Amino acid sequence: MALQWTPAHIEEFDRDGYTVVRGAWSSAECDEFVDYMLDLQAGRKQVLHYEPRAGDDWERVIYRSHLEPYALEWMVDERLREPLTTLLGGEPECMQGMYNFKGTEQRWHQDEYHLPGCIGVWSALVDVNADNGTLQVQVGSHKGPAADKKDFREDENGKPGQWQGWGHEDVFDEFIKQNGMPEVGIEAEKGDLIFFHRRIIHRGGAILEAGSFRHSFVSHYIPKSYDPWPYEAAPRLRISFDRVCRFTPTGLE
Ligand SMILES: O=C(O)CCC(=O)C(=O)O
Ligand SMILES: [Fe+2]
Repeated sequence: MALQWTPAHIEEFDRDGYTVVRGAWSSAECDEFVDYMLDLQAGRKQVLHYEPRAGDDWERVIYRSHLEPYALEWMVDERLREPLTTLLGGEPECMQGMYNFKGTEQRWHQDEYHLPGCIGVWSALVDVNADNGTLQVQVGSHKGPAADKKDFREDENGKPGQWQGWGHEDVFDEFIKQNGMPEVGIEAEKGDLIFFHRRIIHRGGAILEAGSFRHSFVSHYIPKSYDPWPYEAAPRLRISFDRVCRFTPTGLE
C-alpha cells in the first residue's frame, strides 16, 4: 500500500524539520524484519554482510555496502521514492542504512555534521515510547545554526575553525540552549515512519526500561545531483531506487 503522504507532511517538514507518516509499514513487514535480524544476531541465519556476534551484542548494524539484500529492500522501497523526491528536490539515492536493536541514547546532533546533504528516514519496527527510548527532536531547529566538520579544524590558511577545541556534541548542546525551541519525544507505533531534515537537532531519548528492545531502521538519502563526497571514511557507494549503484569520484583517484 502507498504511504499516506499529503501536502500537510511537506508543510510540517518545512516548518518543524520532521514529519511522521503513521502506519507506513504493515505490522507483518515490521515483524518479518525484526525476526530476520534476530535470526542473524543469534546465528540462525548467515549473510555475507553480517559477522557472527556474541549473544549479548546488540550494537547497531550499519549498511554501507548494499550487499545485504534484505536491508536493501527497505532502503530502496518504492514507497519512499515520491516523498524523498519531493523533499530532496530531485531523484534520491540511498547512501546507508542502520538497524538499531535498542534505543541509542545518542547525544544531541545534526545528521548534516556526519552526512552532509542527507535526509533521514527512521522507521519504528516496534512500538517506541519513553520506556524503550524515543527519537527526540528540537522542533524547528533545522532553521537554527548548523555545525560542519570544517568548523572544528584550521582552514588552509591556518585560521582556526569557529568551534575548534570543542567536542562536536557539546556544540549541539550549546545550539539547543541558544535556540530555546520546544523539545519533543516522538512516540511511534510499529510501522510509523519519520522523515527528518539534515539539520534538525535530535537525539536518542533516555531508556526508562533498562535492557528493553527498540527495533528501528534508519536510512539516509542524498539527491542524485549531489556530487561531492564529504563523508571521509564512508565508501563512496550510492544506490538509486532503480537499483543502480555507482561510486562518486573524489578527484583523488
Ligand atoms: O534512533 C536513534 O535513537 C537515533 C537515530 C539517529 O540519530 C539517526 O538515525 O540519525
Ligand atoms: Fe541522527
